[in-house]
Amino acid sequence: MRMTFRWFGPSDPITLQHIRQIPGVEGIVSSAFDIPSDEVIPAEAVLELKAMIEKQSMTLDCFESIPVHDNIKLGTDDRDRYIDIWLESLRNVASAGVRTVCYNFMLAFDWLRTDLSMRLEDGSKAMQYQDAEVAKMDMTGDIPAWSQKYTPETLAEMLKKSRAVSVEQLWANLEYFLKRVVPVAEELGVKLAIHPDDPPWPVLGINRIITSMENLERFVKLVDSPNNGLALCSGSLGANPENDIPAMIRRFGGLGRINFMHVRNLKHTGEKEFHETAHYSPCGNLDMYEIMKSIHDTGFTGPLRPDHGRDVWGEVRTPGYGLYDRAMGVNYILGLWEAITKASL
Ligand code: DNO
Repeated sequence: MRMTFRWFGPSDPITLQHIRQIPGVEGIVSSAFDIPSDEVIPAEAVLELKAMIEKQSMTLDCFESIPVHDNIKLGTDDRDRYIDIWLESLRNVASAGVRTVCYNFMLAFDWLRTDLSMRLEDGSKAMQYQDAEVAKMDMTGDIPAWSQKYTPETLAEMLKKSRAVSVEQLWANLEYFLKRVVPVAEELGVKLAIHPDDPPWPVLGINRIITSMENLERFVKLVDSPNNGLALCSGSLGANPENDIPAMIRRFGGLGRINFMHVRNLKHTGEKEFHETAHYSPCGNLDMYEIMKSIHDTGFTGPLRPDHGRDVWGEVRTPGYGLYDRAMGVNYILGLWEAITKASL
């Protein structure tokens, strides 16, 4: 595997110089964050990003994400126009030499938490999700990671349209998208990586499908190609205690269908309730040793990044994406990796 770190570009309070000082980080995961899903990501923007990163002796390993326009997920009549835009972005990203591209197929919004700064026992803060709280949330304005902002009117309309998409329609819309984009990815030598739905269950009556072992099996069969792979996120899938993450890694890594790894930990606190934790296994419910061991045993060579961290030492940060806790995550993950690698020699 290749250790990478997510960077939100020049406006990120964390700089490339900071990231470079975390031992073991070789690559950067980034994107053109200011370009909406109905516009093409220009090749120059990707080249500029790449040059900044290479100047700090790292490489641009993965584009996370090229956002998929909602009309593609809704399956509207004009979806081909948006798929064309997506493909044009893909070509531009590939032309800069980036070989891994992440995206998601969550309708209306990206990942969701009901509390961004829950205080843990040790005084650090972490993000929390409680299903019963979702309906009470104000989802207008700035929500972390969402590629769009909603007003009360646009939100109501989007919720209505999204709720009308059945599970089978959503699968069909995803299949339609994949049948157009995977052949191009193959031609360009780009590995696509779908991010699981976070949390992995319907939210506000909107269906979600990239959620379980069974559904991942269905996903990989939609288009059977190594370029049509997964961004296996331990925390997103792990929010459902029924999901056995090491088993998923062994299954899909074994098939050569994991193209990107997100590694983080969390604690289940009730039915459809959890909060995020430090990466260290005893802090949460996921066994990081088993996760890293399965990544190792399946011979994974793609990019891996520590995912969301807590807010520690008073750091002001993009929710989930501070420097300190993710840097601790990197070194814990690399410690496990070194031990597993040496023990297997
Ligand atoms: C959350 C991230 C997601 C991910 C997208 C991929 O922290 O893992 O926002 O980038 O879902 O499209």
